[in-house]
Amino acid sequence: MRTQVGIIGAGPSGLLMSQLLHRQGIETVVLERHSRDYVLARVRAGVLEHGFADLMREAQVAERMDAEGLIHDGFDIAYEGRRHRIDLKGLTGGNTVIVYGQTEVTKDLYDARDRMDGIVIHGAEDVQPHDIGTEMPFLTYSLNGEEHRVDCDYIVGCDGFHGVSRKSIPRDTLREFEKVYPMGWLGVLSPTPPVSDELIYVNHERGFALCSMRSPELSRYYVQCSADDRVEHWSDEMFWEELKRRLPDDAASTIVTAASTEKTIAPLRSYVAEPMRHGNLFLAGDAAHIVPPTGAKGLNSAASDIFYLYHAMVDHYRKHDDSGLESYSERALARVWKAERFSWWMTRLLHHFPGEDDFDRRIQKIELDYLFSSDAAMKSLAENYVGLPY
Ligand code: FAS
Ligand code: PHB
Repeated sequence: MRTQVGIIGAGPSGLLMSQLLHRQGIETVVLERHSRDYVLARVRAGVLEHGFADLMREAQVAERMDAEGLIHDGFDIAYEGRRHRIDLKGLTGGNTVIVYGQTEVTKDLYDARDRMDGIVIHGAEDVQPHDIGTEMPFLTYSLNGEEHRVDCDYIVGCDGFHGVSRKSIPRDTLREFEKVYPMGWLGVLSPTPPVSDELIYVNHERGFALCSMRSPELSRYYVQCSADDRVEHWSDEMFWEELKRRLPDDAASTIVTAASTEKTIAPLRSYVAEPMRHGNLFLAGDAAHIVPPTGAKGLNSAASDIFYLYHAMVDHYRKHDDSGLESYSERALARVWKAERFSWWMTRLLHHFPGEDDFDRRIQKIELDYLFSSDAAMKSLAENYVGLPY
């Protein structure tokens, strides 16, 4: 098979890239190792920056998001039993976020790919990039026991943290930065009305908690757990009891609980791989960087990678202008590192770290007291949360 842009991974990054390029008449093939159902069964991000929403609109896949997504003008931080509202809209001159699950984003992207007869090959095993340092790179994969090859101009690695594309960059070229946090997030989906109209991020001495949602009928809750904790250690009853112990009284007394429909533990990690390009292989999304979910930046930093790379590809094919491709890695990393900083900062602000001492706890208290007392401090949080410019 021959195409212009070969994409590894049919998560949100790969599907959005494919959809945007196809709409500009640029051919793509997406190779995904799992089934569509498997990809859609993953429950992950919940908050979309306005930049991501605009990119979905440009890709013509935003109709359901605009109809069903929940516009949020702010969120609460609960500390020492009190809720402090961060007025995103007021502090950023009108910017807001959309609460719309990554599962729905991925569903909408798949539907759009189907409508355009986009080529997304599921069950592609042992996908391998080849000759990425040449003008004629290609991909190989096996499907139902048969070997296949896709010749392309460019390969885009949208295959997440455990994918193959980053590992195809020579070790002596790749520079990696990593911080693994000593805690995880135990997340639960429950078919219940959210405890509050807006998100509540909780800093409690027993640990972090987050009250989020997917719709007026579907709630998403998290509690900080130990890094080596396991889902089977947590019955629903244990989860609800621990969450209520961390919530401020008004929320703890009104939360509606039910049997969970999904329960997983996500590890917390900061990670960046540089450069995000090697020859004619480009990395985008989790393939190149990971953030702890505290700042809701995972999916949203994948979006700015896709924005930069999509425009660079269009400039190449339409205007024979390669400046965007040449500057992609540097430009994408500049915004990725700002998301890394914010996610690291918000994680340290809201979690209790094993081994922290009295000084650490006092600094955290002062950081929160300063945040709640300073418009400048809240404005800084707000402009990062709604999304820095692309
Ligand atoms: P993805 O990992 O979503 O997609 C990569 C795709 O490539 C997958 O479908 C995979 O099957 C495929 N693939 C991998 N290797 C392959 C190979 N060798 N060949 C072919 N295909 C291959 N972000 C938030 O903002 N908020 C959250 O609460 C949040 N929670 C998360 C929880 C978990 C457990 C994880 C892992 C991530 C979470 N994230 C969260 C971040 C998440 O939303 C990512 O940022 C987002 O999925 C990034 O999308 P992609 O870059 O498309 O990567
Ligand atoms: C979610 O709804 O899953 C969610 C929201 C905000 C975050 C992380 C996760 O910071």
